[in-house]
Amino acid sequence: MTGLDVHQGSDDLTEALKVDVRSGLSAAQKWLPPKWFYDARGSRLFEDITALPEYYPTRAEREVLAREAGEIARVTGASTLVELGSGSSEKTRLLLDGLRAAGTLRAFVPLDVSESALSAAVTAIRADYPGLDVHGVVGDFTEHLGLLPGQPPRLVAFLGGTIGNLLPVERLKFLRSVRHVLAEGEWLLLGTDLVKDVATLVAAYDDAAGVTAEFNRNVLVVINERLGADFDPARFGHEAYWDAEHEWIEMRLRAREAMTVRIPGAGLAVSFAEGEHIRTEISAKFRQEGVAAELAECGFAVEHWWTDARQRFGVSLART
Ligand code: AVJ
Repeated sequence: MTGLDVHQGSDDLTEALKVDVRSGLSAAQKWLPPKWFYDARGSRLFEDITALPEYYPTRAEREVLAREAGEIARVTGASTLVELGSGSSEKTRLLLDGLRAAGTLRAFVPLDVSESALSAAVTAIRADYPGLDVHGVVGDFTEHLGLLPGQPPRLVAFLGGTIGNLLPVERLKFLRSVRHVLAEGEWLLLGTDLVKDVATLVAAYDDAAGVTAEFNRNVLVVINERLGADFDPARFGHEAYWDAEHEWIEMRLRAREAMTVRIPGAGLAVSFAEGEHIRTEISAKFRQEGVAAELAECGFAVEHWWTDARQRFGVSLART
């Protein structure tokens, strides 16, 4: 028993997927929210992505956390580390080690949509950090923030650049909601991938080994499994497109031919024209000034800004 708090059980998940599939796949520009990549298989594929030569964000962020974990612990004196979208919690160990060495750490609260990834992480962290109170929460970080346990001063970590998956308006709403669950003097550690040359960005989302393509198509597998749909993932091509105006990478699944897909669990039949695409993810890239302005607008004061040596990835430490 890992004793996770499940705010989104299997029935809720199916219901939420149904709602998203209905609205996303009946829109003129078809789209699906990226959180549906992350069933057990998708979470494993994402872990594989983080080890690819082209996918630099994980390594760049790890470089920053390895260098600054001690400083983050010293500045925040956090007794609870809350991690949103924690996945495998692999980089989090750097923070846990820093906080433990500083002697302030009492509890770790990882929150993730993937129950499989979360329960594996909780089990591993409990084994490696005896005496630490580990409280896993299965949920969506845009919905289940009010339920976060833990004693102040808390440090909320939102790493990996996952904030880039939100549209600008959703981003502000999310940052405000984090601000509102925190008391004065608590902390947010935010990881943001940075704008850089297009070739590097596109390669990170369209790797030579095709792992990201598999990850992208996994959303169709999830819809098949949960809603009894008959998507043939092989009939969709993977694309990573750099939107220079919005400064985000868009992942797309492009229909190789015209087809109609039945989705009984959503009471839907969806037609695709040849070449029509579904937008499956945006991954926004940031600039230091933009991150600072958004944080300030949402009630945070940025106290530190760090990047890796090659300035590919930014980490902000902000106080409420
Ligand atoms: C886990 C959301 C940070 O946007 O870079 C990786 C997901 N998508 N490759 C990202 C992802 C395609 C990733 N995040």
